[in-house]
Formats: sequence, C-alpha cells, structure tokens
Amino acid sequence: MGNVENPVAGSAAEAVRETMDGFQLVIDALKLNGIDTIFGLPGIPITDLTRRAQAAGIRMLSFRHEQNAGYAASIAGFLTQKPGICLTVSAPGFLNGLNALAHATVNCFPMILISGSSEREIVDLQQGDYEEMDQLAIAKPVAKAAYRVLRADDIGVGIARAIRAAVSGRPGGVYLDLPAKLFAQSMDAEAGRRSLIKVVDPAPRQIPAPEAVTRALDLLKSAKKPLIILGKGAAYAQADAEIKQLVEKTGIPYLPMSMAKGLLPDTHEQCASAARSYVLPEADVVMLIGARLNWLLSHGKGKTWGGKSGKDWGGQKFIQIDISPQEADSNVRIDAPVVGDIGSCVQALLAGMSAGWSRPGNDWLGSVAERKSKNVEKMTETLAKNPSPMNFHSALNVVRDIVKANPDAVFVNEGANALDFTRSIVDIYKPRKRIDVGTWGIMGIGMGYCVAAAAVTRGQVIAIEGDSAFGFSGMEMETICRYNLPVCVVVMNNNGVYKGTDVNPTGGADVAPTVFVKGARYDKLAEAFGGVGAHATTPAELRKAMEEAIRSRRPTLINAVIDETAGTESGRITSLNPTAKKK
Ligand code: ADP
Ligand code: TPW
Ligand code: MG
Repeated sequence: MGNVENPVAGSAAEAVRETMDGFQLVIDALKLNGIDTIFGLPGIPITDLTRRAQAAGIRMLSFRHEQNAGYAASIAGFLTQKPGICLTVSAPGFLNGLNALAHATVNCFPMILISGSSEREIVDLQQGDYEEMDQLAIAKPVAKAAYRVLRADDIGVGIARAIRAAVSGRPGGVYLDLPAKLFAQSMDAEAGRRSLIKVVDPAPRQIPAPEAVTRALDLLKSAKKPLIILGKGAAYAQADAEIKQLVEKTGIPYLPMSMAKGLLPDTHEQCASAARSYVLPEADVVMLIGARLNWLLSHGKGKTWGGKSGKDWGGQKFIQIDISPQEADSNVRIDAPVVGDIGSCVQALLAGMSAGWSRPGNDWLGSVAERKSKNVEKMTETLAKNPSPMNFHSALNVVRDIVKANPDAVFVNEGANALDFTRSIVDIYKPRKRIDVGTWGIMGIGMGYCVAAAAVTRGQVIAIEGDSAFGFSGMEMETICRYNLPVCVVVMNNNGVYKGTDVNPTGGADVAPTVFVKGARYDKLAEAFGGVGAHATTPAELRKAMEEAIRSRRPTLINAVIDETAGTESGRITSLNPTAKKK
C-alpha cells in the first residue's frame, strides 16, 4: 500500500504523510468491486499494474496476444455477470483488444477493456508520441460506453462508471482509457481511499409493466402451436430455475439457441432442437426469451418461418422478453414486448398464469414429437457408423458420450463444420456450459474462452475446434500449459477451411486458399510447452485420449484426423456465401 514521503515542510503535526499512486488506486478500485481476475498482456505503461495487481492478490492471467485476453474477459463476463477485465498496452495492444470489445458489445457480454495510453498533449497535437493514438475516439463506435480518466482522484469514479455501464441494462463492452501519466500521480492515501466507489446494485432489476405481462399471457393463451425460443440472454440472466419452471408449467416446446443449450438439458422431452425445421414454420405464437431475431433466426421471416419467399412474413405472432426496450420490431412486428430483466419477467409470467393453465393441444405436441423421433433415429444411425477415415459424425459420437459423462465441464466450440455438426450432435446438460462463436460467428474465441472458463469455474474445459478456427488462438496453448489448466482441446483436423480438398485451378505451386499443410500434427504444439499431445485417427483412439485428459486434468491437445472430404462449404450457412450460390 502507498509509499511514505517526507513530512511536508512546516506541518510538524503531520509526521509522515501516506500517499497512494494511480496504480494502487486502480487496483484498489477493482478489488473493492469484487474483481478478482484480470486477463491481459504487459508492456508500457501497464507492466507495473500487472505486477502490482498480482502482488495485491488479483489473479493476473497473461496471454500471448491481446485478442485472446479480450475474448477471455468477454466470456468471463458472460459466465459470472461481473465485467470481465482485459488489460492492454497502448495503440497496437489496444487495437488487438478492440476486436474483443466489439465482440462483447455485439454479444451483450459485460466487459471492460482497460488500455494504457500515451501523453494526451502529444497525442492531441499529433506530435508522434510512443504508440500514439486517440484510443478513446476509436473505441467509441464499438463500445457500449467509453471513458478516460485524467486525474488520480477520478479513478474511483471512472471504474464505477465503467462497471455500471458494462453490466446494467443490456450488458456490453466498455472502454476505459488510462494515460501513462495517471499511474504516476500520487495523492493522499486517506483521500484516495475515500475517492473509491463500491458500486451499489450495479445491474438493477427491471420489473416488467403488468399490462405487458397480461398482453403476453393473453397472446400465449390464444396459441394453438406455441413455441419458446431461449437465447443466450436467458443463459446470462442466471434465472435457471424460473425458466425451467415456465417451460415446464406451460408445456410448450422450446428451442435453445446455441449458447442457451443446457439451460434445460438438451435431452428434455420438450426440447424441439431435433425438429427445428418443423417447428419454426409451423408455430403460430413464438415467445423469445433473451434471443434476438437476427440472422441466426433468419430475421423472423422467409422460408425458415414458412414465408413464401426470402423476406415474406410467416404469419407468426411474437412475444419478446428482453431487457432492451429498443429490441422489439427490429426485424418483424412484436405483438407483445415484455421489457425487463429475464428473472423478473419470467417470475411475473409465472405469477400471472392461472392454476388451470392448459398445455398446448396434443395435435401440436404429437407432431413435434413425431418429427423429433424420426430425426433422432436418423442421427443415431449415422452416428453408429464407423467409417475410415474418421468423419465428423464418428468423432462427435465419442465427444457426445464424453460430455454426457462430464456434464459440469464447460464446452467450447468453434469452426464451420466443426461447429455446426457439434452443436447438433453434442447434448449439453447444464446452464452456461456451452460457449461458442456467438452472434458474429467469429473464429478465434477458442483458447481465450478455454482459459477464462477454466479460471472462472476451476473445472474441466473441453474444446472442439476446427483446424482453421484453432489457428486463430493456437499459441495460447502455451498459456494453458503455463497455468496448468484442465483444458482438453480437440482439433478436428480436415486439412483446411471447410475441407482439405480444394485445388489451385492454375496448377501453380501454391495450394488453394482454403487448404493447409496436409497431415499437420497439432498435438506436437502441446508437447512443446509440456502439455499432453495425442494423435487420434479412430473413434477408439479419440475416446481414450479424451478420457485420459479428463482423468489427469492435464492440458491436452488431441489431433483428431478427420476425412478431408467430409465437410461442406461454410458448414450450415452455405446460403450466405455468394460463390457457393453460383455453383
Ligand atoms: P442468441 O444469439 O442466443 O439468440 P442474442 O445475443 O441474440 O441471443 O440475444 C440476447 C438478448 O438477451 C439481447 O437482446 C439482450 O438484450 C438480452 N438480455 C441479455 N441479458 C438480459 C437480461 N438479464 N434480461 C433480459 N434480457 C437480457
Ligand atoms: C475472424 C470466416 C468462418 S468458418 C472458418 C472461417 C475462416 C474456418 C472453418 O474451418 P475450420 O472448420 O475451423 O477448420 P471446418 O470443420 O469447417 O473445416 N475470420 C474470422 N471469423 C470468421 N468467421 C472467418 C474469418 C470463417
Ligand atoms: Mg477444418
């Protein structure tokens, strides 16, 4: 704590004056607000901040690239409802972290990117300072809020505002700019302590209006073929028991969006995932809980929803539960918006449902069940096959068993085919146990998410990675080994992006743009850092390696060799791909 300075001349009564510098104020402000972990990368001007944070008992996790630290912070925010903190150096470090800040905002995850910056007076006159950049201006368009602190006695306010902005209302990414000079400023320690703010009720409950709840219930009652869609906002809200109760009390079939899988176990009898393409066009009233009608839900219209063509409305009426009052009507008309936090909204709906609530008719439930069992049967057949070489299905059949046996493990997933097949094949059993590419379908979240999930839960993490996807953050395998985290990474190695079979049409020496080194041994990367590497060419080898990784809790990278012809272009979103359409 603070350093001791010489007595101020003339004030004999005050023998020694204890002071506090900017570094200390930042650390104390974070600790005061329950921040126990920082994801970052040291360098001028924040090296001492990383050292002193560690000395002060904050877990300081250092990464090899700021983007991965940023993704880690963003998902720590999702998992804990506390803002994940990413700490970077100025200009280039800041820009590396910026991608994750934008990602946090787009995905509604609470995160604070704290970056050191250069001298204001030089930056603003563009006189060419070390790593000169007007970072605040650049962060603003992608952040939910952005602040700069210039005076040590404002650090408390700056951090309090950043925390509130990140977690209140619709969560998002917040940028906090801390110029180098701030850290060196010192102030009287007592005044410094008094300047800090412990944020009271950072994410206040937002109770829905009673008439909005009644409107929603009336619409739901009128439905013949109702459907509930759970999104990652519902997973974030940590209202797991209430959501389960609502789903079960209504008896309505539900679809979990990718990161809402496990909110109720995917094996739940009301889960309609295996009948998705049937329930979306057939449903008449759809209740969205923490899910946006963005591209992932075909904007609520078009053929997916039973519309005649691309932009046609399918005729569904929508109830939308969301904390953002601006979300409704973003794509199609929302007949019953319910604005509030999901916990409060679901409680209000439950309270408003009379004891004699009637479940949907057997026509609807029966036909959903029928589709479901047909599709499940088909999938079971496919999964039982054991082709050589191993394909996505035979490998994922193993992963499915391993996850079933380890339902508490956090499951990380990215890639194209490696994502789409995994999402539909691997069941998730508990809330917030599946984290993936999110709203942007971004590649690169993998190893950052693994580090954060292991740090937050202190438990096992399993990652299924496309070989391309893995490459975006692969160097963090060193980070995983350095901190000895119980992470088992499986690289689904099909020699490239989507497939490994493209050829260069010119016959030239360069391989096609989607193709990587054939037969690469990703497992060696783990070995380079003292972790465990395994090479799996059959489902049996994959099973053995995964079981051993989980038993030993050692950092493990399994190179799962997948038939390079097995994937499809862009996985399941081929339709968004202009060249694929031409073909
Ligand atoms: P998905 O991709 O799973 O469909 P989205 O990210 O599109 O989910 O939607 C999440 C929605 O959840 C956002 O519109 C966000 O405003 C909302 N949300 C996040 N947290 C809460 C909360 N605590 N209460 C209510 N709504 C929330
Ligand atoms: C930041 C575009 C979408 S999916 C993908 C890329 C490059 C990789 C697919 O190959 P992978 O999976 O991972 O080997 P598989 O099983 O199909 O072979 N840059 C960013 N984000 C995205 N989404 C892309 C590029 C993309
Ligand atoms: Mg691949």
